[in-house]
Amino acid sequence: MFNIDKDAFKKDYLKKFLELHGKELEKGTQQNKYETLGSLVRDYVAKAWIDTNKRYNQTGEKQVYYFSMEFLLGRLLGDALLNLGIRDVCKEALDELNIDLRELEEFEHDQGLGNGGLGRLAACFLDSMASLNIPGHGCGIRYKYGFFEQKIMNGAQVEAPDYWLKEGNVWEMKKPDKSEIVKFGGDVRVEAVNGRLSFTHINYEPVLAIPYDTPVVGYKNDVVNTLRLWSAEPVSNEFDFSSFSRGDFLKAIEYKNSVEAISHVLYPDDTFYEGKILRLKQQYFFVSAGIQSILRYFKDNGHNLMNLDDMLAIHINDTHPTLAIPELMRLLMDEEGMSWEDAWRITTNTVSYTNHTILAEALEKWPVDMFKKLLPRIYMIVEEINKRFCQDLWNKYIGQWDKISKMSIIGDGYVRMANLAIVGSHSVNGVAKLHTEILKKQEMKEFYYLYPRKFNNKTNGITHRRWLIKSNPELTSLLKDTIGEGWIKHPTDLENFARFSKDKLVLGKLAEIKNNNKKSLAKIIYDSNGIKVDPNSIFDVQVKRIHAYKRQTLNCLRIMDLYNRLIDNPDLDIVPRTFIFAGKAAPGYYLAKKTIELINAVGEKINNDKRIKDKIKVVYMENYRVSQAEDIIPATDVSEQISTTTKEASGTSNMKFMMNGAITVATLDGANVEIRDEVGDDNIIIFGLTEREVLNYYSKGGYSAWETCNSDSRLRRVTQDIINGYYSPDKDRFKTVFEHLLTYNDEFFVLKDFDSYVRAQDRVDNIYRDIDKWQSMAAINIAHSGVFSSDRTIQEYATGIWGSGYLYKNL
Ligand code: 26W
Repeated sequence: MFNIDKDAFKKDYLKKFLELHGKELEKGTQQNKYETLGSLVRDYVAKAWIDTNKRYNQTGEKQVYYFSMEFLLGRLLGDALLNLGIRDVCKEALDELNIDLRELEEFEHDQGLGNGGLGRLAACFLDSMASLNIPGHGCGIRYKYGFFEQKIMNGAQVEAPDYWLKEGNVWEMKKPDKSEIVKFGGDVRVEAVNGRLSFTHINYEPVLAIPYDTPVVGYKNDVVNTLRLWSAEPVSNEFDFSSFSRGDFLKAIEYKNSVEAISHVLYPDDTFYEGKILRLKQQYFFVSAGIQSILRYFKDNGHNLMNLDDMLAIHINDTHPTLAIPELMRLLMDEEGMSWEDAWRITTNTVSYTNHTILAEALEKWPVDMFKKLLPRIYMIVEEINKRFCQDLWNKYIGQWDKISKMSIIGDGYVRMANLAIVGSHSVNGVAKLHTEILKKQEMKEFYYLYPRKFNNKTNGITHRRWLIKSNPELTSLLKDTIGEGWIKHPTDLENFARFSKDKLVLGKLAEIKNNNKKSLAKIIYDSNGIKVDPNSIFDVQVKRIHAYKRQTLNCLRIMDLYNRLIDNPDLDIVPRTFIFAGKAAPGYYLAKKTIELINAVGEKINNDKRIKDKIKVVYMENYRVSQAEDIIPATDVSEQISTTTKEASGTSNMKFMMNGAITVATLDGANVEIRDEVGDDNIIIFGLTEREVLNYYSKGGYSAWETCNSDSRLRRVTQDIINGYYSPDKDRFKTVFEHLLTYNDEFFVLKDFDSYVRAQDRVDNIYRDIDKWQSMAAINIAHSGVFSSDRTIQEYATGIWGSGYLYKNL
């Protein structure tokens, strides 16, 4: 394990500082000091990185490649120091140099190359793979602009570009010698050569894919895996020049721009899919570059391609990298001369697929014309896969045309990526038990019937290293003092903490820690929003993407109702509460943006109303991101997980909150069900429609939002207040929100669940009055959060899907 003492560290730091900046430390800017520390840590990591790769070569262990369009890493410095095991030494050394480590850590710009849950999951998985000594690497796109920065202006979201590379990125290593060429457009020449068809791609537009590698440091185990992100560049300057000399200057510039556009920006939509050609280009770009480089490395090491599926696994994170399937087929057949049958067996044995959502509007499908034109050879392969697949179906399901056309990979003029992913892989998994059951019973039932053994569940997880040890140091110390350190390597050992759930002294400490974290958050809120919030109030938090199905509106309506109750009776006895929201809306998602405005307008009115004597406050924190989540989650009392049952595939913030001792208010959706199973009904607050009720309404109808609203005076009042000018002089400002609820019959059952939600919140109020009881529930939540470590999830992937990792090594 890496080791260094304080004095040696100090010496290295000063040397590095001089080397990089050529001036005295006192004259250095924060940027200089941060950069010095980052580079130094990277140097420390470098040796283990090389050694890890050497070891992988020598042992020939199965390598896992996790393909994802998104990796939402956040900041890296703190975690690298933690995982190297030198955070304390570093802090002491820097203290002596009058440098505040926290400040340097906070100087780092978040690496925000993801939208939300799916991207953050990929980041937690990288951390767990390295920490569990599993050879697992990420493959994705190095977007020049990450997920946009959100500003709240006059209560509304305004987007600004996130140029995260502005100050450089100490963590990445550019590897131009490992570049690949990716080919778009053109034609395919088909010829018979020696009795075999040969396919040559001609007249294509070449794009140079340059990899940038980031080290992924395992927890105190000397393992350093790799995250490889690809950047698109024009093939060479000569190309520009020759065009220029032919008078084709504009064409050359056009080529350059169209190439650079590929890795320019992350699409800021989750759950809503738009068939943009640039997105399809992005997908093929990183998939093709990634697989070419994997095969090159594989062959360079002298391995036989016929053993590929024994030696590596390719995992696709949602359908976004599904082109890995036809691309691997293409390379094995066209470049390596393999037969269709061999290539197909190897490809399907190699690839596995995770589904992250059942929302129909998120399903990716590409217009055939666009697909064919951009990727002519890949299209031929997809057509052939489909032809063979449908042939099998015809033989199995004679005459059942409806079923066959539903399952077909190509249909209604589209290539359906989920169907391709299921057919071309050996494993399909959902991300929580309920989600997987819905996939099997509903969304993918035909496929489940056809391939029952492909389907499996892998409940999501989060890395407890970032989300507990790093973000909540005081709770970490308390856990160490009470139950030792075993849980760090074996997070389910957190169960030992349950022994203390009745220990008044420990509960008192838990309360004190929460209070300290709340004080820190209160300061951040004051600095950013200018709002004074009381750390003794209940911190009631909903932070996540803004989406109708996640029902921020439900949360907002009950705040409006509580406000009405306080206006009607200023002496109403409630525990003071601070409602905290954060989250970004997709720039084109009008309803979500209006929801943000409504929350801010409600906050503005409530926060300035003297009549209610500061009993409630509403805060919208702008620009939600990983580093902000690390500040908010340890300071939360109540975690709002209130999606319409069946809609949230898993959720992962729910796990982060429970691990930090928040009490969850939840519908029985996604992983909330499993959280309930772990902590028991007494330690979570459940409300709302059940899965069966929701599915019944969707299939049989019978829900009337009007009737529900009209039969409840509280709902009549709060819905009217949306459009009668109570929260904005412009009565039309929130009309869309009103219409979604009442004119369009409340697709997500906000009004239907209102009463049950309000009663759940009254229970929260009641329980919180008995602080020992509350902290005892918190302790139980912390104690049972270990199974939601992504270490457990990754073990399950490794043994159940990839056939890699520790258990296999000992076979
Ligand atoms: C634009 C197309 C598109 C469609 C879907 C982009 C991104 C998506 C993702 C699947 C959205 C996403 O992040 N899903 C979330 O994945 C998490 C990790 O599994 C789950 O915990 C969340 O419940 C799920 O919403």
